[in-house]
Amino acid sequence: MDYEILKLEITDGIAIVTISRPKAMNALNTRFFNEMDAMVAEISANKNAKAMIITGDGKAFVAGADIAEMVDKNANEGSAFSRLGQNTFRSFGEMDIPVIAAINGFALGGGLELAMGCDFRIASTKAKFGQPEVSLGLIPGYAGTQRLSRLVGMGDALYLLMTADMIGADDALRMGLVQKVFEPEILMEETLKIAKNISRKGPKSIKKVKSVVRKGLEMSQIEGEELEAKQFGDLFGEGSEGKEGMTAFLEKRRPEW
Ligand code: CO8
Repeated sequence: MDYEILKLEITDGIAIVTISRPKAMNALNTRFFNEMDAMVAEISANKNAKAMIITGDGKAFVAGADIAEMVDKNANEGSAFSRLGQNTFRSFGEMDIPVIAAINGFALGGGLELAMGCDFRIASTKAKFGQPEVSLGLIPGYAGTQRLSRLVGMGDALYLLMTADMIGADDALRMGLVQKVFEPEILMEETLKIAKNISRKGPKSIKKVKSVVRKGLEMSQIEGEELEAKQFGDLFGEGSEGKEGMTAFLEKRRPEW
């Protein structure tokens, strides 16, 4: 696919995807979702890509769904546009590799929903977060009503969703909405360090820990534990990643995955 909005750079096995539509604050339109679906497929097929980082160009990460595109939609088209984004953001969770949001600026509405679809979030001290949909007479449509409460709990989620308040990186960190905050000049460098650190771990362990945690959130505790036991066992066979990791530890050498 010819990308107009997304830029891809792969360095040292880390795929950096930059959303670049700065004149519209990187607002998410249909073209964006089509490009992101193609990008997820391309990176998933690239065996050299060990992690994916998503960031924004300019002063926004993403300032939401494209209001100009949405304004003329009817009810069915609104639901279809909602499902389009839900599917794309769900696909981040289905990738084998970590997907990390590097939030450089405004992460509002659909932009925060995009970030929440990632595995975790690293933010600049300048980043701003919010779910302003109720100010537009809307609610989040890209799974924000579901992911925000799971990530930060019902009180903070409903506070953000009902007030439409914009919060800074400190509050986002306190709520657990982001995991680390860095000065803007070092945001990408530090996020790359985190991604590279993960890329040195066992790739099957990373894939499994991601899927067990994510699937476990949709199961009862006991079902989740059963899934964990099964996946844990899978790492033990002859020639498995677990055998190599544990043997390397005992032999005081680096594992070879
Ligand atoms: N959609 C379309 N265009 C946008 C958007 C957006 N979400 N955000 C900014 N822009 C455009 C502006 O219209 C402006 O365009 P122009 O230069 O042609 O006038 C340009 O970007 C620059 O924006 P501003 O001049 O407003 O820049 P400021 O620095 O003054 O302000 C803000 C930056 C605070 C980010 C401000 O632009 C803003 O408040 N934007 C809207 C934020 C918002 O309400 N986002 C939520 C959108 S709704 C949503 O995301 C729902 C998701 C679920 C959808 C479900 C599908 C059905």
